[in-house]
Amino acid sequence: MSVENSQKTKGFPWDIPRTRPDRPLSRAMERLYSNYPTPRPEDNPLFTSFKYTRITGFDYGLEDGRVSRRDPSKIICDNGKYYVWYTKRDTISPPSGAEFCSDDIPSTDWDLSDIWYATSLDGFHWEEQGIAVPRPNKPKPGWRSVSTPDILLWKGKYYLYYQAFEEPSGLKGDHCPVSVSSADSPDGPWTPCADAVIPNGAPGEWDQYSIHDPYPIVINGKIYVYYKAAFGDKPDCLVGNGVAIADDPLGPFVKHPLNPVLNSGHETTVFRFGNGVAAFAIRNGIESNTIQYSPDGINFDIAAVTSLMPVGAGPYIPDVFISEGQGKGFTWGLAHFCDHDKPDRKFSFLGRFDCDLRNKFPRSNIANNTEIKWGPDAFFSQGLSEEIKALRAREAREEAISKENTSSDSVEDN
Ligand code: AAL
Repeated sequence: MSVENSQKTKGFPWDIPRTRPDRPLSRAMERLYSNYPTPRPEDNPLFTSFKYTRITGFDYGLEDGRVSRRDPSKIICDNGKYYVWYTKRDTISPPSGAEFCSDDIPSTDWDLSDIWYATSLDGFHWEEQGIAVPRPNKPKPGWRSVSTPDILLWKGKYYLYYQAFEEPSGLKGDHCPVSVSSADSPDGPWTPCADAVIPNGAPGEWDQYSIHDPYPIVINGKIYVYYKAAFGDKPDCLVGNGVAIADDPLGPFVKHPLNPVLNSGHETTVFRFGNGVAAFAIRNGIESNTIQYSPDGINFDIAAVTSLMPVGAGPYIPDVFISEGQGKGFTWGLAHFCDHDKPDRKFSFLGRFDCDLRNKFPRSNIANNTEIKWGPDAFFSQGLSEEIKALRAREAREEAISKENTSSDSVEDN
């Protein structure tokens, strides 16, 4: 046997080879070399874990569900400070569901909301500055609620894109178009300048009812607004993310013919990375908990699988509005958190996440941590309902009895 062939028939090497070894590989090992930037998580610039810190400066009253802050925008650094915009609800009661909502009682956590902003010097302590975009008067889109903003800086002007509700969310679904307001400074004043700037899809198309989480970035001199819509109005199961591209912030936006470009991910977080574009797929869908990469912002592949990803992540991406050159990635941002065990006083609050998605080495140990050590409470908080528990117990008893009968039958047969 030649030396080369004897190498191929030896067991797989103890230390993982950095490049594909010249030998037959199982599908899983083949994938390690062909699907991912590198086989080791610690060398993969798109692998990261996430750390979380509570932030200070925001007042949630009695934390009884009447005040909520959620869906932070990307963070920008301007005038020597960091800026974030977000959905703020300050209502007479917590959300009651579409059935019981009124002009004053919100249906969902993001109903009857306005867009507010806050600034920070260090990213940990924030100061709320006030309202940026209020609900316009009826019947203008957004009269019922404006939510889920994101920011674009383009040719010296600032643009906020946001969901503009014309009915309580949850009435028919979570249906809304996207509006835009612009300003000469991040402190405003903001002037509404376009409604339904990204048109809904034609009847029967995946984005026929909603354009959610509009998220503008600049790629090669064009504005790419990523957005999400839920397949069949089931946002808890499967959502798609698409992109609409324009030369001007007010459009016309042309949807990419390959939309949706991501098959999972409830909120949009997209960033130029290296020569291409990376995206978070968070929460819903078969590929949730992945970080994906595309050479062109359109054709994404899974680059890393991770866990405990930030919900509604709004990162601080230093080079986000620089459209060319290597995308450098980011290390922190804000996300929102919600205590789902308290449905009668549901509200969301903002917190900080840290990660290591810098496109450079050496990386911090946040980038090496492939295992989060969950305590037992995290597992048992995901309990079975009493109904399923009873059903599973009955199935097990019936299975045991039928096995016993089968084995006594076969003993008798012998
Ligand atoms: C969010 C976002 C959109 C939805 C709702 C508020 O996290 O996906 O903004 O409409 O939930």
